[in-house]
Amino acid sequence: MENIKIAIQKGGRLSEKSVETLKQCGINLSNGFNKLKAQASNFPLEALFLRDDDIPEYVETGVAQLGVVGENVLIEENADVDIVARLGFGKCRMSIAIPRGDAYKGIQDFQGKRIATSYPKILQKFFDDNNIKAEIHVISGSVEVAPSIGLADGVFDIVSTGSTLAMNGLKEVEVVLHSEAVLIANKNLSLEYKNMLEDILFRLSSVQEARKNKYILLNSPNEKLEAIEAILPGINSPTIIPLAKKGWSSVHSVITEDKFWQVIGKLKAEGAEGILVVPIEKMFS
Ligand code: PRT
Ligand code: ZN
Repeated sequence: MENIKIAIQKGGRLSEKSVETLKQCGINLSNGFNKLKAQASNFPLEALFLRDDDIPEYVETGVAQLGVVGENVLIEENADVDIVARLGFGKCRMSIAIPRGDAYKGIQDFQGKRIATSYPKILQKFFDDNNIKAEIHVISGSVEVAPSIGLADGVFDIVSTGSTLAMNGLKEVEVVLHSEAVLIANKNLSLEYKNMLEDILFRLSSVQEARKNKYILLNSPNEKLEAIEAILPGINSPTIIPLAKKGWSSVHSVITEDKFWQVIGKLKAEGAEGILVVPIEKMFS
């Protein structure tokens, strides 16, 4: 079978998580992401390690069939590819920031101003959509220092915690875009590659589903079983097993991460003991 090729960022913020995500899908890459390529040991897949800016084009032209890249880069590069999955890591936003001491009344304030960025296309579109005529200065690195050296009135850059902006005396005034890592695919995959992608997406969805859920085990006095069952909003009805200790049962169920803390308190109040919560590795629902 022909290898499916996936383009992954080489030595950047998304590298480790990209390789880890493949691993969770049962696809192990034989060597680290500091090489140019790696062959998976247990799936017909080869990873190509590239600068993230090049990934959309490699996938669009079919040098690689798949790629993992930040949505921000994908939009900036304007590549004609399909987003086939959102991966939940590399989350950030792209915002416009100005010196902390400057007043800000609204988008109109950018009329005629100079903004430094490495993402000119996204910013230009934002200004066009808002009828703003501003000067965009393209800088490739350390965009956040531009205002302090008099190169620009503001910046447009990636923000995660906001500490880089704060350290440079800037304040975030407009969020233009939210981004996360996405899995992209070439638009003209052969049937064989399409089937391989389906297989990968199926594995990925079981991993993502599992991440949202926890397996919970607890001991309950038999007379409280009904009340405890009512609290557990399981995917299926819970499994109940009698314990050696007379009058007690063990209850097993699956709960979603977001309901978790709420549910634990109620279970304890009903007399549940020995509550264990364990992560689920894969889940097929
Ligand atoms: O060498 P190559 O071109 O491949 O890498 P790169 O330097 O272009 O990208 P890299 O590895 O820095 O980031 C890859 C992707 O990670 C980005 O395209 C985003 O999709 C995503 N991402 C998530 C981030 C951040 N969070 C992030 N915080 N990318 C960059 N940053 C930088 C940002 O540029 C700024 O300097 O971190 C700083 C802001 O962070 P806070 O936490 O101080 O706000
Ligand atoms: Zn880059």
